[in-house]
Amino acid sequence: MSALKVSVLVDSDWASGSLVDDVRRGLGTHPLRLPPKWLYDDEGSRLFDEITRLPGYYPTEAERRILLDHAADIVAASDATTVVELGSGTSDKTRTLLDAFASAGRLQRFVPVDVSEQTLRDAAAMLADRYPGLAVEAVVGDFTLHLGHLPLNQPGQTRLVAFLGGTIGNLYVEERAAFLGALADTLEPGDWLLLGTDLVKPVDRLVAAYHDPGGVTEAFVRNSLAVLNRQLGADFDPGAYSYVPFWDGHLERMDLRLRADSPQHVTIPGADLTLDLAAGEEIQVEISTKFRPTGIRAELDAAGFETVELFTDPAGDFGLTLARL
Ligand code: AVJ
Repeated sequence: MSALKVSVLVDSDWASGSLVDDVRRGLGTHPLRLPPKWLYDDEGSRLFDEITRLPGYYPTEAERRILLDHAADIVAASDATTVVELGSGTSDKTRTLLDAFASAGRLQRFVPVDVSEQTLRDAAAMLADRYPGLAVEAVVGDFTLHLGHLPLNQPGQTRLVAFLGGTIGNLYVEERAAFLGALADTLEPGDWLLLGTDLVKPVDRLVAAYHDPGGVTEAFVRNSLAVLNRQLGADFDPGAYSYVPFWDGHLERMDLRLRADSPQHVTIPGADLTLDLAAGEEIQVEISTKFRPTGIRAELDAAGFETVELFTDPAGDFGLTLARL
């Protein structure tokens, strides 16, 4: 029998949570931006899941390839018995990692952390079912705010924190430093980090990954406005904006924006905010930073993590770094 426990640290009523603060901060000053974590309501999570199956969206398959090829190496190199997954979503690829821990007889506890409550509950129940004897301790929470709530190590044991998919690339460089620093403060010496990062590659493939012909990515980005309409009673007209994805070669990141085609007057009652956008004005909805091996190592190093190994897929599209505190 497996044990399943779910702790809820964010309100399912997002309007009372940090969404309001984020909206005031992001849309109350210029340049306009929205933190990407608010893309993942139930509809957004569903659209992202669809993105991961698009032919041009290579990161998911590349990371899956790395896990299939190297999960056993990762398990052998670490001594962890608890796997924590930040931004776990459906935990789909994670099963490959958990399978490797289970075959080594080292899987005791799995702690998936995600803001999307229903997606997390479904994934947690499925995993508790799949691994007999596994303690699943799911946390409905925000990994930028709730690291302090992760379950502690049992004496003599270590945790491996998996942060997959390249989600760290959604953070600005100073946010990444703050996040990695907070993670290092939360973990204990000897704990492990498995960090997924998308790698710099030719611009045509990058743009294709974020601009699919069927418009799924566009719908995903546009859903951010629908989230504000649903959660904060805003009156955005999603059809009045164009989707503008571009590669910022200087900062080495994809930059996904919505551009107002005509002047827009928007009220956001739940955040006590009104917004006037000029024609052509843009809201940055998401960045997706791409990395180079030296940069990954340097950022980990600055936070106190020692890089043990960087695994890549055969094409060199994606990187999975195993590091130790
Ligand atoms: C889930 C953050 C890794 O940046 O590639 C995919 C999100 N946005 N298509 C990414 C995303 C548009 C994705 N991450």
